[in-house]
Amino acid sequence: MCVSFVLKGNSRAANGLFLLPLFRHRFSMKGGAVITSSENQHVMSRKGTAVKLNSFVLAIFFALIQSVFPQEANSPGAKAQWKLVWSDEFNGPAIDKSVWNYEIGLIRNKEPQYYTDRAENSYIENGTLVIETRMENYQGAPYTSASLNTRGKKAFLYGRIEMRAKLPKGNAIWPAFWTMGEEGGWPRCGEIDIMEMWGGEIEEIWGRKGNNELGDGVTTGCIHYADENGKHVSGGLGKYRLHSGAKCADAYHIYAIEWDADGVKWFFDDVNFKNFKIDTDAKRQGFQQPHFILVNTAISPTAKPGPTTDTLPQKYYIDYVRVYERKR
Ligand SMILES: [Ca+2]
Repeated sequence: MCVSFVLKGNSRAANGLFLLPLFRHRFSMKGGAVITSSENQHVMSRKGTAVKLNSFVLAIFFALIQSVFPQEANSPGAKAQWKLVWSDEFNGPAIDKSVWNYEIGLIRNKEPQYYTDRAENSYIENGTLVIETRMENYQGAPYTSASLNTRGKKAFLYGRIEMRAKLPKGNAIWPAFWTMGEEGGWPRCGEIDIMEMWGGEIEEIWGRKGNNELGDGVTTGCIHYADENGKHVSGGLGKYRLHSGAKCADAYHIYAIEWDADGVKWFFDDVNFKNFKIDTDAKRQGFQQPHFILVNTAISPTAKPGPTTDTLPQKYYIDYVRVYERKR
């Protein structure tokens, strides 16, 4: 949920470390695309080159690729590696205050929304946690929303952290699922953005013209830490785009990381779209300590156009948050 990282960020997933899986996924037609560069995004979304391929040729090609690069990641075989150690299924009558804290007020990045602990902004409905972002004058702010975290109550070192959720949509909306290290101030503590999305038709964001390859159908993964001088460093913005104009608000998806002493891998459903190594560099020690979990919806203070009356209120539906450890 940090803004400044994007100025240094890039649109390359995996930092070139896992090119073969990326190659497979870009042509797998499983419902989305890993955006590895501006050029690739252009090919996939504007020219529609992959979509225009003859389906028979594509099927042959896909079969060949699958035979060369067997399934990995979130396949049933891979799932068997994990043991559930904690979850909140949000199936109870109310938000569990023994697990979740609220942030109250204007908290970060000069965002315009006022976070509250009111029932108007977060509640349990049909087995989901709902974060509702509203346009209303409250405590001098033009919008309200909610931000919940497990600081001091639940924290985890390594493992698979996942959420099944349906995201809000619309101009300037900014839902997130992320972690921060328990010890040390930011950015030394380390931050893992498991999922962020900047919605709507973005004409400008972070002072840049153009949509920056973002919108209601693109979710991102990122990492933040401190260099040896304590200065903030971003691991770059990994992006995953749904095909055919689909929005992340249209359906539930699973947003996850798999994190160990060596690195962090990001997943959108079963697609591994970004990897980042944390094993060798002392400045990444923030990722070798327990992290707590955060979920929130902000409104981007820099996205233009800003939120409009026809897109609010918006709801972020979280079916569950689950944490697994790797079986030994
Ligand atoms: Ca549930």
